[in-house]
Amino acid sequence: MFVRSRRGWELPERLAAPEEVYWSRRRLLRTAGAAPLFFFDSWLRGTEDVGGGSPSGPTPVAADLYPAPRNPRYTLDRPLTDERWATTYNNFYEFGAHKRIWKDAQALPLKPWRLRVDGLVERPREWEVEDLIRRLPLEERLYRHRCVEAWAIAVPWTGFPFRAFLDLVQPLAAARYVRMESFLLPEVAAGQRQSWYPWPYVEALTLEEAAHELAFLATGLYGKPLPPQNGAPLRLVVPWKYGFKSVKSIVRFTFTAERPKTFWSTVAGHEYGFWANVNPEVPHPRWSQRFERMLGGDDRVPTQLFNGYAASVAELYRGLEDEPLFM
Ligand SMILES: Nc1nc2c(c(=O)[nH]1)N[C@H]1C(S)=C(S)[C@@H](COP(=O)(O)O)O[C@H]1N2
Ligand SMILES: [Mo]
Repeated sequence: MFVRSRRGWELPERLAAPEEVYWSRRRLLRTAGAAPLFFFDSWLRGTEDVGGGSPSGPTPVAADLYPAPRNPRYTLDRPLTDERWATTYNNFYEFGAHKRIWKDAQALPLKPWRLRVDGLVERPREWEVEDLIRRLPLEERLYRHRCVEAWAIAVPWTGFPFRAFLDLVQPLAAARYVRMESFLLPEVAAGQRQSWYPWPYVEALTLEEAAHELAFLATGLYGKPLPPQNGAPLRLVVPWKYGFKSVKSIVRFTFTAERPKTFWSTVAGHEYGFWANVNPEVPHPRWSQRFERMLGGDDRVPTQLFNGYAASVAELYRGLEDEPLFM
């Protein structure tokens, strides 16, 4: 995420490349001096970080439920991203404002994981997340994922439709939004000790969006329980929106009448809005959104309206044309 920051080592706007690899490369060049070029290549590809020396992670939640049957309705027009890439190149600001958080994220404790459901809902209550997961029918879906920074992946999520969760908790008629909050554990997550961010991470959807058949609550990835770096034990997946909407490691769902304030709109509201629907024609204030880079290869592919899901989601936004739907 390119957020304007007070720290001097970050890029001036005029140099902003569409993703953070560029920052890392600069930082590395500055510190590593005359190291041979092939080293930079393998470093940028992430190979140095994969394989040996992996820290052991937390015990996964409900591992016996995987793999779940694939729902054939959700297919892709592109190859799946290599699992190593999707699980070692991540945005998870709780663990740092860079992509190499996967090792640090192994410290996230997953048991117990209390999940609170409150606000305008028929049945406010608290769950142990494993009990909720065991109660809902898991399925696998192949989805695209498009980060606002212009990188993309295509992955098999396991989880359940958001709709099934709504049916279980029953929002009241007055509820118009669902607010989702991530954990707050600064002793575990170093990024949360950086006080300039408005922790915890919060995202929100309208209830119409949450009830849409594509809105998904993921518990697994590549036929296994979600690794912590991808948002274990439970994360949102809304594939027609920029990736920052898909909040990881949720601890609380609150149903509200008013539109909740979200993490990124608080940090930089002129760049990251509430709707954040993917649109190649609407540039980010500091870079174009016309193309995206598929992780794990050199493929640069054209970005599609609503990330390729327009036929199914465009109707959600009819009558809302005056809203900033694409930022
Ligand atoms: N709690 C939390 N959720 C988050 C983020 C984050 O920093 N914290 N980053 C978001 C962004 S910008 C993206 S692109 C996706 C990345 O998901 P992935 O690492 O599984 O690919 O998670 C989103 N969910
Ligand atoms: Mo993102």
